[in-house]
Amino acid sequence: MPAHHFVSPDSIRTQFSAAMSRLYKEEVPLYGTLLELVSEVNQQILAEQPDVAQALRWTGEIERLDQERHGAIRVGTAEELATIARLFAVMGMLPVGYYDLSPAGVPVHSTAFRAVHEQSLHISPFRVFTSLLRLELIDDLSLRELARDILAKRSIFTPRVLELIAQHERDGGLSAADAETFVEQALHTFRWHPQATVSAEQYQQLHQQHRLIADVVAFKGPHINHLTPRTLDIDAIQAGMPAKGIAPKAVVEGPPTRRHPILLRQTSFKALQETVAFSDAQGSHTARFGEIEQRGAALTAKGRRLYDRLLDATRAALGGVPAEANAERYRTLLASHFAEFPDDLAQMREQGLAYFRYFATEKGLAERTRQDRPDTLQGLIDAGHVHFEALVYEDFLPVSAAGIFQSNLGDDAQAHYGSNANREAFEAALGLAVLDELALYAQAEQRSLQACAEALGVTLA
Ligand code: OOG
Ligand code: NI
Repeated sequence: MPAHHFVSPDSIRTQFSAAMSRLYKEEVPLYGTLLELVSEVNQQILAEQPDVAQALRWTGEIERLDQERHGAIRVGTAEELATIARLFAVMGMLPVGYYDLSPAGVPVHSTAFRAVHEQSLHISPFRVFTSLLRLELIDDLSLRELARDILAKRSIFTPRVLELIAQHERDGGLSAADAETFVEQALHTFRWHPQATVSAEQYQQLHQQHRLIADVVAFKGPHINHLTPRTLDIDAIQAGMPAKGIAPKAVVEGPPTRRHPILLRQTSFKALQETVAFSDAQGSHTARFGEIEQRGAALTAKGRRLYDRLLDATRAALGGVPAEANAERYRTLLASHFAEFPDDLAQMREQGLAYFRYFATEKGLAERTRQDRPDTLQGLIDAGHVHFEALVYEDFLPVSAAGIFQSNLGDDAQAHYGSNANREAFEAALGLAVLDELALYAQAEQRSLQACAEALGVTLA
């Protein structure tokens, strides 16, 4: 088939993200309630805060907001991870970043599959946080063997989706009809299966070692465990959840409330009890939960170091893990420590703390032939010829992810694996290197500078 008859990966991702949202709404009705709350709050912010709406119009995020969401899955073997990577590649999603969750007592390491170019992100920013179970961190050898044997027997992909992945790799794309089949078939990998693959006793054994191990090993596939919409005001969501009958976790993960949000703030609500059919008995399992996120500026390495330092200092001052009992104190400490992080875009730019997008303004375009027009970026900004907005953070945060895992797994699931980052092993399992998110932001910033310079007919470094 000629290449121009292929559907773009961006379009397949858009279809898949919408299909996933429909599926999850059916499986977890509370997700629908959450979408309503998020949509109400977003409408209100857009109506009441014209500066926020204006910034989102500059960057185009206003158009992607309603369909913006991320999901999370956990796979059991290297082979599953490698095939998931091939499946996501059909939709233009590449592995970005490496996250080691072992210091937080979660025996997984992870990456985020997502689109990497701003034009693709604009069409669909759908991302999937994908974790690989690390059986090597389980010290009970017989249990490790049991888990390995069970996982070796399952196949989490339909035969048809495997064919379509291979076809895509061979031909370089899929036709519209094949893309539709691909989406429908790929969805099977992510749905919830109420039939477990193990006996009630095996489930108990796995569960006793770690609830997460049971969640990965005892089922037919890596059910999507949450699907997270993006809000413009997570504090309003946190406050509004109880009235909708949803109990949020004690604290919002990530940076504090700011005029100019940075990175990622997240809250979640507890997993649902689901009925499960073990091979020999009925039982239940808590697999899935709800989560909401608010996204802000992507930070440079320097900005990220400052963020990490302030978060560490906050936690050290708290002297423990943020929970129900110390939630108020945690909020106060977080706000006071983060006073050191400038809450002003111009200052963040001057200090090199965040990545930005640059736009030629009407004024800049109108005056592009004037002799006395400035020719440096700062000069053009000062003269109102160039406007800038922060690049939105498209990734995740390991400390926050650990907090989300913990609140979902329950505090009794605290385990200790020490720090066991092993990016090489992860990449070997994946069959690919993960991309460096900072390099991606730097490239996007560079492209916007370039486009701006061309529009204005100047040279900007
Ligand atoms: C993933 C938890 C991490 C996030 O948004 O940080 C995550 C999981 O529970 O599998 O989704
Ligand atoms: Ni999440």
